[in-house]
Amino acid sequence: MTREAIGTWLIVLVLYEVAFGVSGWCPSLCECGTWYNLQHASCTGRHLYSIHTGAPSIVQALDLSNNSISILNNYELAEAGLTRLKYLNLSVNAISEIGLNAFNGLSELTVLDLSQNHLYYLLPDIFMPVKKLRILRLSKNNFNSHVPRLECPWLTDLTLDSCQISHIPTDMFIGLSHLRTLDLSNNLMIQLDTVTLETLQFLRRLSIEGNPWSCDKLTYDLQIYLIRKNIQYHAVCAKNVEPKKFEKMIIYNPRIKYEKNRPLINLNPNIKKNVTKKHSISIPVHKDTIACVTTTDETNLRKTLNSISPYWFLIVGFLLGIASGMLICYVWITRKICRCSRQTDNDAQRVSLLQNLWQFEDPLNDTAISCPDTPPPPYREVMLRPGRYRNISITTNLNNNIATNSTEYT
Ligand SMILES: *[C@@H]1O[C@H](CO)[C@@H](O)[C@H](O)[C@H]1NC(C)=O
Ligand SMILES: *[C@@H]1O[C@H](CO)[C@@H](O)[C@H](O)[C@H]1NC(C)=O
Ligand SMILES: CC(=O)N[C@H]1CO[C@H](CO)[C@@H](O)[C@@H]1O
Repeated sequence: MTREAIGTWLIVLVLYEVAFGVSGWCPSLCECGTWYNLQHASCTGRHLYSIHTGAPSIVQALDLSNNSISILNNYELAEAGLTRLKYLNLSVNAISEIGLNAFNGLSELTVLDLSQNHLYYLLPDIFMPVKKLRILRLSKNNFNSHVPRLECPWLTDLTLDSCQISHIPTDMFIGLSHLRTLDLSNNLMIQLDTVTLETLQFLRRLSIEGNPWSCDKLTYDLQIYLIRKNIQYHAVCAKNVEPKKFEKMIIYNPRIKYEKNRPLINLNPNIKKNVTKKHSISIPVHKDTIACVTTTDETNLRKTLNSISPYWFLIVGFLLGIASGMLICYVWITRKICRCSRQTDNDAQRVSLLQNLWQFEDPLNDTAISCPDTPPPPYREVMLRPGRYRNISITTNLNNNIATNSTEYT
């Protein structure tokens, strides 16, 4: 009975192996499959405290992200049999210590993700045995002033973003001579000396945004350097570092010249996107140049608009001020003149009307009619000729009530 049972179990096991083939090796805490033609084991979010998952040595891609691994001891990975790894994801763990020989024996490792750990330093030679390492992610650690000065000349892609880095020594990248992309964004850097980048002869993209750049000459020089070297980047200090007009010619001319060959370098991210798109489709050269010309035209136009607008407003304001001043003067003067003439006109009219009225009563005396500005006649005059002065209000209501008033007189 027991022999038969064992026999059937063995058959079942063999059938299982045949049926599920490769995935038979998968550790219980992981999910396995093929991924980019690699034997892949994903063991994320399993509260693992070490890299020992039971994954066999055929595993080429191992994802241990989002666990609780805190230390990588010397030779630990090699001793676990993970020597064929090409991809190792250790992001979102609690790694604060990595032994100098932790990666020894991982001669195939190409991609290593150590982002979102608790690293505050790294030994410089730690990746020397990993001769195939190309992509290294160190984002969201806390290097602060202990920026790792790595010796890894074959590395092409390094992220050091969000690492609280406040200063980068000028010799930091000496051991990373083949970097093509470097991410230093979202750190605490105020300045970055151009000399620091001079060892990076193959650099094609540099992310520097999200730092509190001082926006002084050093920052400005850095951006000029990046433009000259055709290194792609997102402009920082766009508002503060406004080149003077004569400097503009020096800066933007090389751009126009180089953009024919490499239009990826651009100050404006929107334009960059579009130009990159156009390029990935690889259109003929003449279209290229057209695209370049239009983009540079756009940027130039915007630059000039930006540069004139304050002066423009100043001039317009000044002219408006002068114009309104002149207008006010003109109005004031003309009103003065008008008031005088209108007054005399009105007065003459009134006088003639009065004369007409008074002609009824006192046709004899015309000489005594006075200008309105003349002082009131003596009391005796008023008494003697009441007809002339009787109803003073007549002058004010003259236009409306001539008829009624005249009847009053009679
Ligand atoms: C990490 O794993 C935990 C479970 O251990 C899960 O709740 C969480 O959503 C995971 N986080 C990410 C970013 O995958
Ligand atoms: C590593 O895993 C994290 C979380 O699962 C993921 O966001 C990240 O892209 C992975 N890294 C690489 C290099 O694939
Ligand atoms: C700035 C600019 O030209 N943006 C354009 C980029 O291309 C997309 C479509 O490919 C347009 O929608 C954007 O307007």
